[in-house]
Amino acid sequence: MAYLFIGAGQAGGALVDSVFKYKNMHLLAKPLAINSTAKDLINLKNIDKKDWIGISENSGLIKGTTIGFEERVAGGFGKNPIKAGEAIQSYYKELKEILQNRMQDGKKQKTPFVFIFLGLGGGTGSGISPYIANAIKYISNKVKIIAVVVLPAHRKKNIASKDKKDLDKDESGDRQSWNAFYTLNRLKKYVDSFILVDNHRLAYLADLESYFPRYNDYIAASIVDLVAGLLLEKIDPSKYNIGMPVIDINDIITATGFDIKGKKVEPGYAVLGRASELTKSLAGYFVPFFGYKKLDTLMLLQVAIEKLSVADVSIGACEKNLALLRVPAFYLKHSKKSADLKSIEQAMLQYSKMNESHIGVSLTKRNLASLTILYTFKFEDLKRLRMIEKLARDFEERQ
Ligand SMILES: Nc1nc2c(ncn2[C@@H]2O[C@H](COP(=O)(O)OP(=O)(O)OP(=O)(O)O)[C@@H](O)[C@H]2O)c(=O)[nH]1
Ligand SMILES: [Mg+2]
Repeated sequence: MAYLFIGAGQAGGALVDSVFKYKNMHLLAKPLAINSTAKDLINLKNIDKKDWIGISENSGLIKGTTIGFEERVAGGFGKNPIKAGEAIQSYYKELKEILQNRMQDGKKQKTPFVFIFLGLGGGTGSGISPYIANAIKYISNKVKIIAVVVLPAHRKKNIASKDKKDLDKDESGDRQSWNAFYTLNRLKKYVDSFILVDNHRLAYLADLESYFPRYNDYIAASIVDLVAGLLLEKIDPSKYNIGMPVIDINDIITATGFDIKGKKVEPGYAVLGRASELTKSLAGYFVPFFGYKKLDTLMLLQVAIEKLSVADVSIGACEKNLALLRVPAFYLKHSKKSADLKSIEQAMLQYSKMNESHIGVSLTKRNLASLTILYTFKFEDLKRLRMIEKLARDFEERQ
C-alpha cells in the first residue's frame, strides 16, 4: 500500500522534497513532482528524475528522463492559473494515464490516499491541481485526497497602493489572492480536506523567500509525524506491550473533513502546529541515572498553538481537531512521569464546537517529545480566508 505525494508547481515540489528528506518515507509513499519549469525540478534534492513530469504548452506532458527535458520544459505560466489549466486540459487523457500508472501495483489500483501540495498564489500548481484531483477521483472515487495549500503573504504597503501597475507587480497581493480564491473553489469539488500553510506568517520578514526552506521543513516534519511516525523509525508498537490510543490516516481524514454517513459534504480547512522538546537534560545523555525529564504536555500544546500554520486564527471557532503526541516509550510505562494525555484531551475538546477530538500517541526511539495538532474550520470561520476572498473580489472589480 503506497500513498502518493504530488508536488505541483514550485512551492508544491519544494514541500514534497522536504517530506522525502526522511528517507524511510519511500517505504510508505511515492513522490511525483509536476512543473512547467525544469529548473525547479532540477533543484529538488530528494525526488528523482523518474518522478518528474514536465508540462509544456506545446509538447504536453514530458517524463523527467526524456532527453532534452530541460529545453522543452521551460515555459512556466507566470502566475496565471487559467493558462496553466487550459494547457493541462488539452493533455488530460495523458495526465489520467500517468496518475493511473502511479496508483497501480500490478493491475490493481492500490493507492488509498493522495496528498497534493501546491502554492495557491502561482500559475502552475494552482492551474493544474484541480485537474489532478479530478483525475484521481475519476480513477477511483474511494481515494481520499488531502490538499496541502500555501496561502500567499500580503504586504500592507502593496495592498494600500492605488496604482494598478503596483498591484499587478505586488508579489503578495491581489493577483495572488485572486489565484488562491479561484483555486480553492475549484479544488474543493474534488478534495476531502485542506491543510493550510500561510506564508503570511512570514510576511514581517524582509526577504521571506529565504525562509521558505525552513518553513517547508517545519510543515514536512508535522505531516511526516502525523502519517508516518512509527514507520519511519521502524517501530513495532506491539513489542512495547503498552496500550495506547492510535491515530491513523483515516482519523486524519475524519478530523479534517465534514461528511455525513461517509459521504463527503465539504472539505474542512485545517491549520497545523507542532512543538517538540528534548526529553533528557544534557546531563541525561552522559549520566545514566539522570534519566528522563517530566513532560509538560500542556506547555507543548501552548507552543504548538503559537506556531500554527495560519496567522490570526481564533481557535474558539474550531469545529473539530486532532492531536498526536510522540514520545519515547518511557513516558507511557512509568506512572510517575507518564505523559499527561488527559489534559491534552480536555484542552482539545474545549476548542471543538462539534465535541470531536482525535487524540493519539506514537513512539519514538529518539530523546524527543513532539506534539502535532490539527484544528479544522469552516471557510467562513478563518479570518485569513475571508480576507483572501475579499482581496480576490476587489481585484476582480478593478479588472
Ligand atoms: N511556503 C512556501 N511558499 C512558496 C515556496 N515557493 C513558492 N512559494 C509561494 O507559493 C506561491 C506560488 O508560487 P509558485 O509555487 O512559485 O508558483 P507555481 O505553481 O510554480 O506557478 P508559476 O506562477 O507558473 O510559476 C507564491 O505565493 C510563492 O511565494 C516554498 O518553497 N515554500
Ligand atoms: Mg513556477
